[in-house]
Amino acid sequence: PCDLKTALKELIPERKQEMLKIKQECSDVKVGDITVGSVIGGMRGNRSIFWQGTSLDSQEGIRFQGKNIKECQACLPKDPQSSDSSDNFLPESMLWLLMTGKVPTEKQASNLSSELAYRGAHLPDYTTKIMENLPPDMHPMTQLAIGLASMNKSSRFARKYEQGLLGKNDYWEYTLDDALQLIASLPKLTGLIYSNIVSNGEPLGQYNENRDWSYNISSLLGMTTGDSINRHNLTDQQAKDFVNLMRLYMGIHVDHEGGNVSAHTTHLVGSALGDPFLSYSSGIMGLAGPLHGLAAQEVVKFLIEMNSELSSNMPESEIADYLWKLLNSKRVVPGYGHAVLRKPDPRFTAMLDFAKARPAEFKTDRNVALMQKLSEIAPKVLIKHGKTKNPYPNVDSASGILFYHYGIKELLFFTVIFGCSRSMGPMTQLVWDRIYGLPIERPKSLDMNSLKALCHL
Ligand code: FAM
Repeated sequence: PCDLKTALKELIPERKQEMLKIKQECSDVKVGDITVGSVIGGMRGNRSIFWQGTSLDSQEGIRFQGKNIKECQACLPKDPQSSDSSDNFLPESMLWLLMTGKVPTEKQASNLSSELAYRGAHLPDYTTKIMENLPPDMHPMTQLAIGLASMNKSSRFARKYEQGLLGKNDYWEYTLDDALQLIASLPKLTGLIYSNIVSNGEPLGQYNENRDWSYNISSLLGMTTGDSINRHNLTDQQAKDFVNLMRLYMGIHVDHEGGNVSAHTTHLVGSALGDPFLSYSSGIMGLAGPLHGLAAQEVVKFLIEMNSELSSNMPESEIADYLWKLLNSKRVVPGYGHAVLRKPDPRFTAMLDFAKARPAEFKTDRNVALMQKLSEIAPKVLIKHGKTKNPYPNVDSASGILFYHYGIKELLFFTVIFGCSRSMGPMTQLVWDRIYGLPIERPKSLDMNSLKALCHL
């Protein structure tokens, strides 16, 4: 089948059967022990969320339906309009992989890309009006969450549910419909937010129904040469590279298994049968936290500030001293550490490789040079410091500074770009939650008396 809904329909009976078997025969199988440390320690190590699209290995990093980033780069279809073999795969291909567990054919990927481009051409009028009237200095993530929440009015799932017209077996189809509509709407929502911030709401580019999702995002940010105002006078090559950076970024930030704040929040809100718009609007609010998605912005600020204090050749000793000063003042090194991962994040490596493959473009960019140097020096300092369980660069170490290089300098806006990509994993899971008929989430909490009793205190 060439369309996603039909492909899913074919998969559902077998997958539901598998889940039913597990439920009926294995519900008592133990997953692990929950410790008091986990209860008061952010539920670390507590394996208690079902998440089917991705899983995070503490050593190897993220796997998308079992495939690591390099494998995805080798097999996922690219933009059919491009003849350049170094182009990155389309995030739409990744969405197909996440949803079905199968690598799409070129036709399947380009069909999904066209479906999203078609669906995304028109936002509801009330959403556009709301977005146009938000104060330009309102946090971009608040703007995004408001835009997404407003689209709950157009949710087909919510409408049918309210009318009492949905049987449990139909939930997934309407959820899928809303999920695709949500993902498709992100380029325009993002464009509205960015033009609200930088150009008094004047559009920066055109939406093109014949182009892919990342191209349209780039165009609406004013970063293409053909159909945008090309805010930063990029050359054709730079604009092409920017679209590819966008595809790369969007393709590898889609999901990071289920326990991170944005994914878990979407799943939790969705478990109360909130529609995809309400669920992901909540996820976006989670992504806005400084220990989660906002870190990319923190990294850029940090690199620029550090650069202003370093000598021109950036000696290692000066960088190390700067880091020690930071740590001694009880601040964290942004872009380093991770709750689960214990190695350099392969998403960081993929972004770094993007810069390394374009030495002429980046050779005069001191921030990018510092980002690269820091990835060798900061781990040594953090290991000596001895607190951080993972002293290596995480995903946010590189992404922001590359966007900054091409001219996206509004730091608070970076997390909106993250939010576009991150929609794909949690939306996939929401569809499967409905297919499997998973119940509302309701873990048990413990009060202080129970905790003390457990600890014999
Ligand atoms: N710099 C300095 N200290 C750090 C550190 C860092 N980059 N990362 C962790 N630590 C400290 C941490 O504050 C904690 O100290 P206390 O015991 O005094 O509270 C100790 O090391 C143990 O923490 P951990 O177990 O290694 O990390 P956590 O699982 O608690 O937290 C992070 C994980 C990501 C929140 C943490 O490493 C951090 O704050 N990093 C900097 C911010 C950042 O880059 N966030 C982006 C995360 C990214 F993956 C994303 O979600 N977008």
